[in-house]
Amino acid sequence: MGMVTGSHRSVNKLLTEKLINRYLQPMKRAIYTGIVVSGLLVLMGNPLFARTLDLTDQSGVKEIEISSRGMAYDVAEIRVNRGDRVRVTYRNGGGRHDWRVDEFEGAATRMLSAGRSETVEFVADQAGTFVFYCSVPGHRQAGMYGRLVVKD
Ligand SMILES: [Cu+2]
Repeated sequence: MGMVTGSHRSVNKLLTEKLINRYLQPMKRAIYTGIVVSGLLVLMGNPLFARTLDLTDQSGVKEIEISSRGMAYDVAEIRVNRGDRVRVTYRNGGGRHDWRVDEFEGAATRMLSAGRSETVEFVADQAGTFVFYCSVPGHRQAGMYGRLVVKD
């Protein structure tokens, strides 16, 4: 009886070890990989690594050039004055993206394939802080957005 119980125990132990090796280790690896990858994504899309374009002191049409790499624009914030005519050229550095601000008419490029660019123009006719973003599902959530600040 003791022998049988003992062998059952070691069989159980072996099974447990096998299960740990088969499922737990890969799970741990997947979790670590997930942490590293999401960390990199946060860094790439982090507004701290992108520029702020303050054009509030300039006169005339406000010319802005924005590009993107992966799912991140190279501009985190644009500052203009209310009533400014704003001309944005978006150059798509890779993937399929657009650039848009919902609150302003004309502030939207078409969906651009890699390497393409488009210039759009709009009047910043309302003050406030707005979001410019890429409308491909999931991209805004992944960090492909920035702020448009219109000062009164
Ligand atoms: Cu996008």
